[in-house]
Amino acid sequence: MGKVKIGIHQHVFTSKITEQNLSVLDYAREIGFDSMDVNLRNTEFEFTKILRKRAEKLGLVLTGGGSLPKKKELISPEKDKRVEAIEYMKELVRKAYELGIEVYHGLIYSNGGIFTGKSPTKEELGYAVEGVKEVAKYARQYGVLLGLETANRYETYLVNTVEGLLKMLDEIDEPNVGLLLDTYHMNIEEKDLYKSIVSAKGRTIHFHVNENDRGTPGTGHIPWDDVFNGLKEIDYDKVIAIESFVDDSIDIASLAAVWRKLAPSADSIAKEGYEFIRKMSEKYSLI
Ligand SMILES: [Mn+2]
Repeated sequence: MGKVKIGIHQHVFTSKITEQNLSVLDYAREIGFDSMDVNLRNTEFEFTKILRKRAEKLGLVLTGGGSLPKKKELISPEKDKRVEAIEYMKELVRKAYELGIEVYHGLIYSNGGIFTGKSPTKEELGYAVEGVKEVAKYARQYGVLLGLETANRYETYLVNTVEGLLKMLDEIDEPNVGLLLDTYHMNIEEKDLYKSIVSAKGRTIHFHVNENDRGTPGTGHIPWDDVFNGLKEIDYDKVIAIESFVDDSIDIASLAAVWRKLAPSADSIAKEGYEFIRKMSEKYSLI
């Protein structure tokens, strides 16, 4: 069996990594993290070289998050808007490539926060499949994989379940597209976390560990034994990344609907979260 990597999302520390706070990478590595999720949207092209260099020096594997913002409407009835969203994702693919990132993930089959007040239509689902397929073909030339993230009903109405995303994956039918499962979203939408994780065997390329309130993993009521038992069952050997939001930037707060402090500090999430995920990974022989 392979060995999982324990990662942390940059959002635990900051919404934007700059030269001034680049030391968050060193800090994460010091705690023991093997990997960091970078916000591709907030990373400038000009900064990719510096960021990559520091990560490589530290031996920190970078992965890239880049959910579609409200204005990039991949499933809009207007073709111009759909094209704009596709072009935007291609840009993020190029950024991922510049950063040496293999997995680009997020809510990338629809954009968060837009609702029609109706269930998804056939056309909208078709636009999502068509759009991701085009980006996937493009990403393949760069050796980048796309991870479609589970997202709950308050963030999108298009698809909310692992079952729905697996169906979408089949329709996209590209080898470099997989799933990002996130315990926070799954806790809202899935009846059984273990069964859902097992159902995505061989198709999960990234994993977010989030507590039910998006605070420190291990401090709430996510059934962690079910989660890790599922990961063991599917021989998961990729990144398990802690995602939480301490930073109060408007960009993140409004997308994830975080309006209060979820933990005493970024440090406590990082350190206590790491210890907990490491302990669980050891318990289920993932490390
Ligand atoms: Mn997530």
